[in-house]
Amino acid sequence: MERRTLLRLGAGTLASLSLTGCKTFDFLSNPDDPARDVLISANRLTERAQRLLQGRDALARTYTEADIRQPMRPNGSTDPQAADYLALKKAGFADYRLTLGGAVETPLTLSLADIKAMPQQTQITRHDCVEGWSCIAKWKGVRLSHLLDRARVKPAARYAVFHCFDALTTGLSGPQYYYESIDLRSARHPQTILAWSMNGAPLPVANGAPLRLRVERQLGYKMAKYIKSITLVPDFAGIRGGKGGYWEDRGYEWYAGV
Ligand SMILES: Nc1nc2c(c(=O)[nH]1)N[C@H]1C(S)=C(S)[C@@H](COP(=O)(O)O)O[C@H]1N2
Ligand SMILES: [Mo]
Repeated sequence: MERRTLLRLGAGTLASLSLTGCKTFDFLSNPDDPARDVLISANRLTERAQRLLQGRDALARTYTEADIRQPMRPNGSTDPQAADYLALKKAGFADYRLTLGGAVETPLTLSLADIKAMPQQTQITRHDCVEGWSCIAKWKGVRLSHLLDRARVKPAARYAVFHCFDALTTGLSGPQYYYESIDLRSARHPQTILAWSMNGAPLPVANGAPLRLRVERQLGYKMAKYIKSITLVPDFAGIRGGKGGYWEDRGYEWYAGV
């Protein structure tokens, strides 16, 4: 009974976030606001709620062109300043190479042209940020599962880790580069793609050019922008803060189901 009440609270809180545009609730950006705690605790319930109500493999809702009412609001890093990134950007990402390695039989090195020559998938989906705003945009790219099949993932691999070009902060050990991780179940979800196009145009720098992750059943911070490399690993305890992502190392939940 208590759990049902909690689940209802979680669903209600999330329903109130189902905005059509990029409306911001400024109070949710304030870490001291108690309403934010309610939202965060609701998020903690969402993986279990998702399992109970739909199962983790269910598809995220998709929308029509008419639903794309707003530009995709950029958030977090919007203009990476790392020297390697700036050099690639200057050349229009012609020299960009995505590497996929770690626990795979065949490591991959792919240019954007290689990626665009693969089977493409387009989806119009809603992006929910933990801060309390949502956008709807059209994404196009290659399914991550296609790359995993090509690379032939070894049985020991359990997670895909995304290493990014951008650093949001600098710590004692130097720039704190953004990174994220998802398990293979999320990685192989039919809507999990590496997107190079947004709303019919090449991905803008502000939204993660040249390549960003879309993992549609989870919150915005899981969707790594500015992907530099992907590694398959048995666990992520030894990477950076050990919690599986830049924000996870700072207290966010690793599984961020929506
Ligand atoms: N590399 C990188 N990826 C990132 C971030 C970031 O700062 N750096 N911010 C995350 C957060 S919190 C959100 S909400 C989305 C924002 O994506 P957008 O800029 O396309 O709206 O990117 C996510 N991926
Ligand atoms: Mo976010």
